[in-house]
Amino acid sequence: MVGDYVDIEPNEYDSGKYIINKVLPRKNSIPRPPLANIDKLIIVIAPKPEPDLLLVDKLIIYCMINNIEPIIVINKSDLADEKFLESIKNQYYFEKICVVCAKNGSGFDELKSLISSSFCAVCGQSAVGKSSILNTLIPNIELQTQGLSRKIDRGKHTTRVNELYLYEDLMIADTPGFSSLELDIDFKELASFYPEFDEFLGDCKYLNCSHVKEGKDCAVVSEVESGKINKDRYQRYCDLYKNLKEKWDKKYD
Ligand SMILES: Nc1nc2c(ncn2[C@@H]2O[C@H](COP(=O)(O)OP(=O)(O)O)[C@@H](O)[C@H]2O)c(=O)[nH]1
Ligand SMILES: [Mg+2]
Ligand SMILES: [Zn+2]
Repeated sequence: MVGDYVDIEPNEYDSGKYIINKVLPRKNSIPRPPLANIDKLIIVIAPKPEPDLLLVDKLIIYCMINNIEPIIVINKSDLADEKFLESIKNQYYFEKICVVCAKNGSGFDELKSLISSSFCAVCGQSAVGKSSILNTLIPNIELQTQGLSRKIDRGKHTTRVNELYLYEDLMIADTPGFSSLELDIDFKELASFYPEFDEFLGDCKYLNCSHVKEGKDCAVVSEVESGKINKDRYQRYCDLYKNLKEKWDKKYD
């Protein structure tokens, strides 16, 4: 897989070539796109197109499951107002957030320092500026951005294999098709993936509280009402919980 560390030796029958003896143990691996040993996932959002924050929530959970550090990159800062930036920072205060503009290059020194010497993958909705960010980070790759026709762009994506870009101390995989995600987790575990719930989880009246019902019995609901837990994140938690539970019920009915 792209990202594997391997044991190699020179091929005595074919000079200049090597034989892989062994694939070394993986820290993690993901199937789509197939990548191994990812250290950091760069989750790109932008003020336009309107962010799919449920996707961001799911990607963060995916990172937690797979031992990957997420970094939220807000691109198109030239189009972002204070309110937008504040809202994202409030919702994801527990993650690293970096604000950049691929159009004018601002914020890239900080982004580089966050990702240098780590194996990274870039993901996010279509048109948030993933290719533009890679073009800014890695000289001479000249990926197509969406100035060109959508159809051509998509055609390219499907035929292209996973690519790994190396430049100075950057190692970045382009990840076509990582713009939607089905989580395969038990709905009963979902709350454990919300760091902002952690300090309240022991305070619900009932041991197996799902934290999705209104009422005074749930400490999470109380903290949403008091404003300590972000309301939008909480609402998406409820949606995701119901979605996972439905899937579970279908599977075991
Ligand atoms: N205003 C503005 N537009 C940007 C910025 N970065 C990318 N874009 C534009 O957003 C569109 C989508 O960018 P692209 O890199 O193709 O997005 P991708 O689909 O995520 O790879 C293109 O028209 C880019 O020119 C930015 O920082 N500011
Ligand atoms: Mg692209
Ligand atoms: Zn509760």
